[in-house]
Amino acid sequence: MVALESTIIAHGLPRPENLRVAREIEDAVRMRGAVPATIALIDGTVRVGLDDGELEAVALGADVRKCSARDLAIAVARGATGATTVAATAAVAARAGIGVFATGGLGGVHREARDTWDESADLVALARTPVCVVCAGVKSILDVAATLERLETLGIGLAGYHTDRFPGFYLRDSGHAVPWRVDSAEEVASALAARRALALDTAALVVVNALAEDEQLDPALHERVLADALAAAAREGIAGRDVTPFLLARFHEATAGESLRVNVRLVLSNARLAADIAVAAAAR
Ligand code: PSU
Ligand code: MN
Repeated sequence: MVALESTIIAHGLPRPENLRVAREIEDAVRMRGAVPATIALIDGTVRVGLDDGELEAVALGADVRKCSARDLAIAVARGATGATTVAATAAVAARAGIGVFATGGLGGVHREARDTWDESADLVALARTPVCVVCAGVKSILDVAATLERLETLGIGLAGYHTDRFPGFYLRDSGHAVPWRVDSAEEVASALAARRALALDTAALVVVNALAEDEQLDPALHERVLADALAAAAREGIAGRDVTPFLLARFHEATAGESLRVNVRLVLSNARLAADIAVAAAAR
């Protein structure tokens, strides 16, 4: 089984394409021989695996909360419908016994964190949750170097899939290296088994998957849009959990949909790799 995150659907991708993408992600997992389980909160119930109507409620519903791990209990008590972030999805997946999970990019340390203290709860959640997360690094809107330091401090495993470089979400290379490189899904499955055998499976193992050179966003365009988006966020006083959706939306507008195509491409690629890892782990 492969757990799938729902905040990327509800808050990370524009409507109405997000619903089509949500279905495509699930199909990508099935085509590799694994079972997708999109995780979300539906009318106050934590659901592991959604039917098509529930997927639609999360993608297109009027009042879908962005829920990190700390929000789940209150949202359940209120009977809310909500999308789960990486932190919340990882927590639920681990409790449901699902060991592999796919997303787009992790949350991390924001650029002004020295002043704002804005660091995603994804990091601390992954420090205490034994799942394998497949992602395209962290969003380029973040302070990547600081995020890498925090991953190290928190004891979160990190390996590049067919790469020695830490990807920059829309970009193939963030300019930073990863400590380990793995070259097959079997190798990841073998590392996961070793973690269990050594009783070192208390934190997550993050496997980063990079786009090919010709699939990434044009780096010059990326740099321009990023500077504009960060300035707009500061100008409009965007803070807290609204920062990430705001910046992603600016990207999608300012690149006339190109960042959206890249985003979809990388999420699908991550879903396929997560499925391969889940299949390899199940075959051991
Ligand atoms: N990556 C994406 N799109 C997203 C996110 C990540 O490609 O929408 C979401 C994830 O759910 C991640 C969250 O857990 O952003 C982090 O938000 P914050 O920085 O507020 O913790
Ligand atoms: Mn934050």
